Amino acid sequence: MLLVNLFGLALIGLIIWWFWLYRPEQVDADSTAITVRVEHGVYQPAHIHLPPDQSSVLSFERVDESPCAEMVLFPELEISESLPVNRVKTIRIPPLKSGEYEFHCQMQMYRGKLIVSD
Ligand SMILES: [Cu+2]
Repeated sequence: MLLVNLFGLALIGLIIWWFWLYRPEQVDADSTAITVRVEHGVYQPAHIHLPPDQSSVLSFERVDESPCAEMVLFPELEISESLPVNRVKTIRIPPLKSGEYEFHCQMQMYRGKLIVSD
């Protein structure tokens, strides 16, 4: 009985850690042609700097076979694309005003951000 409770507590701890505390290492990128690797539960780079008012192309390279990684969504840009495994999918990003635009998988476990500034 005690063992079951301990296991339950450990599980709750793990869930809290994963959803609220765990922040994968963030990598910055500066360019307008960027390859983003989708692997081990993270986008790499996860923070992408883009110049304002200029379109750019992101190449997503999904290595992770987990179904969680299948989609990438840019909610503010109304972009959602599926990512094939072990192939490169290019996504055209329209010219954007300065600001921050998040992107993530459908369950928001993979998370990244476009940072648009001069
Ligand atoms: Cu997901």
